[in-house]
Amino acid sequence: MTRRLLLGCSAVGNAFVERTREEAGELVAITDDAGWASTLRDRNVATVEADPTDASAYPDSAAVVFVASDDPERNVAAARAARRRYPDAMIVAHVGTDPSAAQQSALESVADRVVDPAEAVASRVCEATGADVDERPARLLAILRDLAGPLLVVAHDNPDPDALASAIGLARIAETVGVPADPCYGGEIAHQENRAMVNVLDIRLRTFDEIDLDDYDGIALVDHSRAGINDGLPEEYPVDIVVDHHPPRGPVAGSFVDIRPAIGATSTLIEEYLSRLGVEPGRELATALLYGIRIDTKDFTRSTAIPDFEAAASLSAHADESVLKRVESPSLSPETLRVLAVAIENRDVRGNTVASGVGEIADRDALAQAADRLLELDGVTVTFVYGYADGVIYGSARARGTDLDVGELLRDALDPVGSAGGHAAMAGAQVPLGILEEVSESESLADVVETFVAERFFEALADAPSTPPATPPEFPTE
Ligand SMILES: [Mn+2]
Repeated sequence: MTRRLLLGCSAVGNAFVERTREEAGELVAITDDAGWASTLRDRNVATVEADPTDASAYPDSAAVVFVASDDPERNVAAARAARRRYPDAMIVAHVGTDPSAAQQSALESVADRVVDPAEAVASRVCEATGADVDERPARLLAILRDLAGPLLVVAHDNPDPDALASAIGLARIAETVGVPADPCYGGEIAHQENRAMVNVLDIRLRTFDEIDLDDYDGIALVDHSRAGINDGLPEEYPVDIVVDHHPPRGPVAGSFVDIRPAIGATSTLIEEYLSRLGVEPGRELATALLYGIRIDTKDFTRSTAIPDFEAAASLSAHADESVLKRVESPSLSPETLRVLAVAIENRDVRGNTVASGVGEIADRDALAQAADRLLELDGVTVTFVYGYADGVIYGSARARGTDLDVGELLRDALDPVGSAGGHAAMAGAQVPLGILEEVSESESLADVVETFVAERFFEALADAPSTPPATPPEFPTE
């Protein structure tokens, strides 16, 4: 059975033969041009010298017919004859040279596909010269190359997986052009899954508190767009690069601003830059970006655009599914369980508030998890769990269903002696142990810490205003 039939020949038909000669299935050509017939025979193509518009020369069957002479009128006639002879065949027709509108539409009505080489060449030329191409990747690189020093990539406070992945992704892009870059975030990495992502993938980000802005020549914001709003930068601090998918609620400054609210995740935009710039993401980054997209789009069920699917598809080739599973259902470490048990045992409940000192800890992360879990206690709306490690007291606070702003609360309670950060629903604090370490033999360090911290915490709580400041958060944080 003949699979492919070439009706008429031309440079286009010849190129078709050249491209498809390796393919399985018989190819038969019918042409009354003696020159082309001998060329085709030289290539071992079964060639019949006959009028390609005359069906009596056609083989019994054909699955695909390519109509390929340069004469538009003959192409129309050949396509019609082929359609009558092979009603079920796929017919592809070359328009020929300078077809009239009537010939073009006659071909379109009978063939399954009409190819116009002039049109195809024109669009390839546009592509090659960049007339039709996204200029953003090249502009981003130009901005990065202009920096005289390191770049600080700032994720928003209490970052979600999308912000974390985008920050490390943009830092990777900067490093490919020789610009050292530090991804950083403020506040706390709140959900257990998010902390698992950072731990399992061994993602290294700096915390905003340890940053000296003078060390950097450039600032980039990811997953948010305005300095000082939902990050630790001073308001209106000069910004070089913004990559975000949230509609901004005010003027956005920056030499390079890419904000696409139709897109489901900033990670999608970062993946697009990586692939346009030919930067391999590597296993950790690919997994983090894929997780960022999945969380922000709620597994492609919320505000998902086609580029989100495309980015996810190309990331999955590099991402580690088993890591994602571990991130999504993180197991509790023995230390976390121990801290949780101590937090429950030592809880100091006053009204709707629970505070608990857990003594020395091996893992700061356990405090945040314990603060999360204590919030599940019936009637509890504010939790605060604290402990110490390596000469520093760490505390983690949570609030739910209350007007109280725990970020403010911790700042009031501990800022004078340490530092606190966070927002209304979650916050963290650090206080150097300092003089507290000079403990008399009769009391334990844990007791001294407990008295010191609990006193300040409950004092600030008693003084706390019952209504939060009127400004809503710039971005929804989960
Ligand atoms: Mn996002």
